Amino acid sequence: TDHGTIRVDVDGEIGVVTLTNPARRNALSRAMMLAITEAFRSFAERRTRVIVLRAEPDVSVWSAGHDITELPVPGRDPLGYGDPLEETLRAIRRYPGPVVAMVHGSVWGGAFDLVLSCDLVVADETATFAITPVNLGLPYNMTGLLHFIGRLRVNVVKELFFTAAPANAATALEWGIINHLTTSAELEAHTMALARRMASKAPLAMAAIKEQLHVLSDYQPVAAEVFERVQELRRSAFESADYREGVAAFLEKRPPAFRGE
Ligand code: KFV
Ligand code: KFV
Repeated sequence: TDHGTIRVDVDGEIGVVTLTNPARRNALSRAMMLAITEAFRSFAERRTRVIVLRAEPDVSVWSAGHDITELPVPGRDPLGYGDPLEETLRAIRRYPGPVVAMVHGSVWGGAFDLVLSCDLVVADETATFAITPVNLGLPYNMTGLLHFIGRLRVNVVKELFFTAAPANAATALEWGIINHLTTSAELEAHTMALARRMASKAPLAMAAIKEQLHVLSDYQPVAAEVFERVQELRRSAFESADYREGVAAFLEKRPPAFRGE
């Protein structure tokens, strides 16, 4: 199946979603996100046991993250509940079987959230991981931060967010971003062997265990007053001149000049 931005293949009990828009560095556009969400819906109907999410071989960028040209205009929440990327993250997290991210190349911004929303990550030595909202002046969202806190230590999460610096593959292994680090030559075979092993196991037990792990790790009770205070802080960022400047600077291919207002 060809959705333009992705390719969907079925290899026995394993579904493979390949990001196929290297000209845009696999930026997570609305069209791509709707295609992935739809692919997961049809995998669920066919009871596909395990899903592998990958880019094409030999790309230097696995994904450049949220399509910056499609971010809501300044003044609106850039990562609202209905954002197509958020819908795709939920489709992956709710999928009743394991989803494996297979990473060759660099992973940026929302694509890092996408990778962490998969159940397991296998990567090769070319993989790097950066979370970049402070490059744009974009206040990240609560569920997104919870995705990072649920997978990584808080000091690691802070370094990633505060520096926006890419973590290389060795660091990613040490920090627990990835399950396995392989050579580029072995990446695909290693990932598919892992997927096949999981695909041979009992799917109902698998689905129940995945759902329990998510229920136990994906939610944090937050008081209404606390939520509103944090939302106010986020609003002061996404309504700021700095956020406008951050997006404009990317589109004009120049460094941003932030002023804290
Ligand atoms: N959104 C829209 N267009 C993008 C894009 C993105 N995230 N990333 C790349 N493009 C476009 C880019 O403008 C160019 O278009 C083409 O893809 C190739 O990119 O019309 P053009 O000029 O052909 P290049 O030329 O930049 O490619 P390259 O020199 O290989 O550099 C790759 C890379 C990934 C280092 C560079 O494209 C880059 O820095 N992209 C932005 C990475 C980033 O900051 N992503 C975070 C997006 S914001 C986000 O996800 C969230 C949720 N957040 O909170 O930050
Ligand atoms: N329950 C009942 N009987 C067991 C048993 C077990 N977990 N494990 C071994 N036995 C019996 C086995 O059937 C055999 O009886 C004897 O102990 C020696 O085992 O009447 P038999 O035929 O003499 P062998 O011959 O299998 O011993 P060995 O060749 O040394 O292999 C050892 C081992 C551990 C590799 C093998 O016994 C095995 O695979 N056992 C099952 C391991 C396993 O899957 N355990 C998880 C159980 S389920 C569980 O704990 C939970 C809560 N869970 O969620 O999965």
